[in-house]
Amino acid sequence: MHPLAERIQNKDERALARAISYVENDHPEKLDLLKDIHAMQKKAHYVGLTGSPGAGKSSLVNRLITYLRSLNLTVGVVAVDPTSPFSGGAILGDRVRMSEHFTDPDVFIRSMGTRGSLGGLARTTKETVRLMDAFGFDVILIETVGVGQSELDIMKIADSIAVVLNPGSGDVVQVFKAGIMEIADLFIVNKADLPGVPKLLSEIDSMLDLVKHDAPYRPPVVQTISVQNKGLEEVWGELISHRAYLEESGEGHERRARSLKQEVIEVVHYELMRTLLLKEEKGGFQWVADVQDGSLDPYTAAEEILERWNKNQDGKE
Ligand SMILES: Nc1nc2c(ncn2[C@@H]2O[C@H](COP(=O)(O)OP(=O)(O)OP(=O)(O)O)[C@@H](O)[C@H]2O)c(=O)[nH]1
Ligand SMILES: [Mg+2]
Repeated sequence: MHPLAERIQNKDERALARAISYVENDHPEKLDLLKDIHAMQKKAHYVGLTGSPGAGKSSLVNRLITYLRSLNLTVGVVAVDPTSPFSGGAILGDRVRMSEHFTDPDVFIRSMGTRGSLGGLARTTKETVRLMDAFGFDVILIETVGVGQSELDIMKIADSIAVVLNPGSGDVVQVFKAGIMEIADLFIVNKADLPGVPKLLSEIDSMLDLVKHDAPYRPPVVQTISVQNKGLEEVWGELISHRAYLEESGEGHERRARSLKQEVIEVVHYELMRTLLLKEEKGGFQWVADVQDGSLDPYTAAEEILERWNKNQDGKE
């Protein structure tokens, strides 16, 4: 067994932190490590929180941690922030917001920066969740900003997906357009102290009628005022109910199966691209100039790259 895997099994938080760095930095031993921790996963409840910038996701996560700790549950948190390339504002904000938990050994918080491409970020995030699961947290909270494709990809690892909306923000239309409505399992109307709550509730309701009218599970809507600790018990109650639904209906099993398939494809995709492009780079990317000056079209160039790759593979056998 990889020494880090063994240390993670023995609940060494420093080993967990180190392992996450392996994942982020694409360390040569990364895949070996992930292989070893796979069987150690304990199937924590993965909860995704998504929503527009400033919707109050981090505040909610912070208060939820306190609430979950009061129930004696251990918590891992992954905050994904692809928008701040220099790991400035938001992540720093999260650090401050969640700092009260830093001395609690049963809480582990990690912000994922912008290392690698966005596709890489989605994968890194999922692998981090897997590592935290192997460590043995009861609940893993995954916070992502925004509603882009990459966030959607990340969210697909979650068992339960909560979408955070604010009154008076016009978020619902955005959420609807981005296809978030379909994947949401719970709506959290945060900042319920602000005006416009009834309007937002009725907007969510009509959207749900449209999108989920014949769905077996209609996502509930919960109101919270995270800065006043209001509504957290209801949020957790709904997440527990959703998890029970996942188990009873078999959908949880289906989701995890789909997610595993996707993870395999992502690893292959990434490793293949990495080795292939490394090879091309060694060859000096000779096609670049030809494509740029118009003497070679992009499609022939791509075809030639693939042919070279195939020949190369044949040669190895
Ligand atoms: N009035 C009110 N303000 C809130 C509430 N919850 C959060 N806020 C405020 O909203 C602001 C943004 O909160 P964050 O928790 O950083 O929001 P976020 O969604 O994590 O933001 P990003 O990670 O930057 O996308 C902060 O100033 C919070 O104090 C609430 O229930 N009511
Ligand atoms: Mg945040």
